[in-house]
Amino acid sequence: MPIPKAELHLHIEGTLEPELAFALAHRNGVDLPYSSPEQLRAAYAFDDLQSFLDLYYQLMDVLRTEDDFTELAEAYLTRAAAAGVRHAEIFFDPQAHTARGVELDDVVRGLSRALSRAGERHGISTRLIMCFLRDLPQESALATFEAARPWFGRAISGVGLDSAEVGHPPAKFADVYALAREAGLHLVAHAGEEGGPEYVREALDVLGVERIDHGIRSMEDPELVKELVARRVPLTVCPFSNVRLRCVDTLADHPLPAMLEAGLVATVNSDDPAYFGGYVDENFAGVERALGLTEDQLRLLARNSFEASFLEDDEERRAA
Ligand code: ES4
Ligand code: ZN
Repeated sequence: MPIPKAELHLHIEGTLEPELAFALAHRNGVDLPYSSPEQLRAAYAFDDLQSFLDLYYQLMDVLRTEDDFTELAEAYLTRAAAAGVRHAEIFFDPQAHTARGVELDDVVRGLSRALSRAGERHGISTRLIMCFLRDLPQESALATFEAARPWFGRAISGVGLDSAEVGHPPAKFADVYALAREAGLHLVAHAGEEGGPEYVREALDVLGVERIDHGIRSMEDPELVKELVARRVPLTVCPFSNVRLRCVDTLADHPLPAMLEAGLVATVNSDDPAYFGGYVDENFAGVERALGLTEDQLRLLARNSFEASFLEDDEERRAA
């Protein structure tokens, strides 16, 4: 039995496996520039974050209807249940869909249906976090935020910030995060993945986030690490992602052990498992093998994942 855990850094669009992409392309009459799922999978060799994002946004075009989003999320949640996931906080990218003419309500309704079924079928609790694309202007994020208001506190629990990091610092989104805070939403942001520790600092100080997604480059700033430790700000680390996007040379070079030794509340997550070579159980097995993590360290990672989640204390005890 895999160790019970919460997954806190997972882009639902990044769970689109080549086989499902082809099935949806066929159903929706979308032409994919690949002849087979195998050929598509062979294209998953990335130089950096942007080269991955180019393919990720291209392949998303097969997602068109409410049912497509339900099917996508059901496939993830079934796989996650087998990985020992008891609680999942799931990102989605509304602007990547509305820009293609897919209605926000179809996306949210489709995902929500899968999430509520996962409670019944797998006993997995869930939250949805909508992410703003940081390479688009804040005005677009503000429009998306207003369009999503009817879902706040119901289907949507929080906001995040993703996509191309360098050149798009957190402070660019100060206004929309201030509104999200006023609306009572949870706040997270990707920072310190490709960008430096100053992006992590800014996400904390300007956006007021509760968690940092990735955050591995925090390790370059000892003062920042001290503060993250003292405030118990969780970092949702994604080992396979960091290797595949060349933020880290090899799994054996990953800073995760140093992060745990420093006392950071680090967690292990899969990010975009269909693209990066494995789901969260495989990320756990990978770091255990490559970094020689002990049983105690693996248990600490699992414990951290529940502490770092947005579950209330009583829900947390039940899920763990
Ligand atoms: C992402 Cl790995 C990663 N980084 C930033 N934005 C993303 N969106 C989906 N995966
Ligand atoms: Zn991510």
